[in-house]
Amino acid sequence: MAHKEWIMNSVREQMPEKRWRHTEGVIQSAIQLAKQYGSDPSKAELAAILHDVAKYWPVERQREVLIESGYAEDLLAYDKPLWHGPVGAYVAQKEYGIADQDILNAIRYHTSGRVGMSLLEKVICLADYIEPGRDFPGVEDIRRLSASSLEEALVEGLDGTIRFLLEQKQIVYPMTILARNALLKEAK
Ligand code: DGI
Ligand code: FE
Ligand code: FE
Ligand code: FE
Repeated sequence: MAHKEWIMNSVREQMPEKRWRHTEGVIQSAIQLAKQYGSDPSKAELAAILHDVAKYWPVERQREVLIESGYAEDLLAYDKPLWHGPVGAYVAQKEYGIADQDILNAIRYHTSGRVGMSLLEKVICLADYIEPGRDFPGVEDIRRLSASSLEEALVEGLDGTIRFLLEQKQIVYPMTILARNALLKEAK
């Protein structure tokens, strides 16, 4: 699919080595979750490779591309760490020729989540939380839940993110709350 090796090398050049190792972990976890839950492992791999492509771009460039994409201008009013998903999806389409809408959405919504996430979107968002290199309080609970339910594991992950943001007196992007509520309903 679409020059995977070339894309990997190009993405790697745009981030520090540490972030590339995170990306390798997400690739590994995404493929494993895709196989476990019946998503396409090849699509999961491609989405994982590209998910953080724009994470280390200068914030001004991220802002420009976010505006150019027309994807999510509402995000300009929210935390900058939320921008690299939609920016990455736009770049994946424009620069890397990814045409598969499910892959593009998995990149786009990997940080915020959204209501009505596809199987692939859930796989990428969860892989981002549980890849082997991740070490934060509660990660073991998410890993354990990931063995039996994508939705329960994602609720656990998003709850942790929301809790962290609240403790830091940070603004929470409403879509993250809506995503969490929708996944909680799905899990029941
Ligand atoms: O890019 P990664 O570090 O691999 O992970 P990510 O794309 O999930 O980045 C999420 C970061 O964004 C995380 O440190 C929390 C921060 N953030 C800030 N505001 C929000 C937010 N994350 C979510 N989901 N919702 C927010 O409102
Ligand atoms: Fe990310
Ligand atoms: Fe994430
Ligand atoms: Fe990531």
